[in-house]
Amino acid sequence: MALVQVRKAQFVVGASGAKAFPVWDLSEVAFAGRSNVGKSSALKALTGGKCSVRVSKTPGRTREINVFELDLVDRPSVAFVDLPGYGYASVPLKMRAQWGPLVRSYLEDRANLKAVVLLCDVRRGPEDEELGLVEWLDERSIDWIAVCTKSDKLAKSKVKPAVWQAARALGIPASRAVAFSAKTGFGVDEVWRRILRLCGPK
Ligand SMILES: Nc1nc2c(ncn2[C@@H]2O[C@H](COP(=O)(O)OP(=O)(O)OP(=O)(O)O)[C@@H](O)[C@H]2O)c(=O)[nH]1
Ligand SMILES: [Mg+2]
Repeated sequence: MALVQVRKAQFVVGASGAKAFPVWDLSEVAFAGRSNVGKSSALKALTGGKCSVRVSKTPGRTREINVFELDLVDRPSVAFVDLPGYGYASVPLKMRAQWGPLVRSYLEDRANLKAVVLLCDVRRGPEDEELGLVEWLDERSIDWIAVCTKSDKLAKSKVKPAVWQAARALGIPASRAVAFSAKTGFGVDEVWRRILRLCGPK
């Protein structure tokens, strides 16, 4: 049985300005990563398909900050926040300067934010944007969880080495990066375990 059972995942708001962010006391977990990396798919997989996110055929489609309230079995509710992707078909972005003002204002000012799930493609590993983002998050003492997505696209024997390499590039111990596949559900419990740890009492 899954570590976390989601009873219901309700879409709350697609925010295009800070004023639209909900006023509540829920812990929020935000999903960040370049376009097409699988943020929306990860939300869907982590909620057992209960999150009605749009998974894009065309990259770069999630433009608003989409907030979902998750009603969990035997645990306090949490909110998942699907952030717009960065970096698709554009000049390399310097996270600190340019990732949409909307996303920045959310990450910088949001008291509810407990963790950022940072996704990178297991086949590419973290690139400049991801390294810039973790530095930026560290400067603000925002906790982040490194998730290497689309692990189903690599041969089994190649997954662990790729994840280790990603961890090394991010400057974290190998055990801190998680292999994940929205397609097979691999890594779902592991990602939840880390989310719960960061959302729980400090
Ligand atoms: N094989 C495989 N495909 C995946 C996985 N996760 C996502 N995809 C595919 O990758 C594409 C992009 O997925 P999305 O979840 O929409 O990506 P996103 O990061 O939300 O993209 P934006 O909203 O555009 O920033 C879709 O075609 C998904 O089906 C995975 O774990 N394995
Ligand atoms: Mg998306």
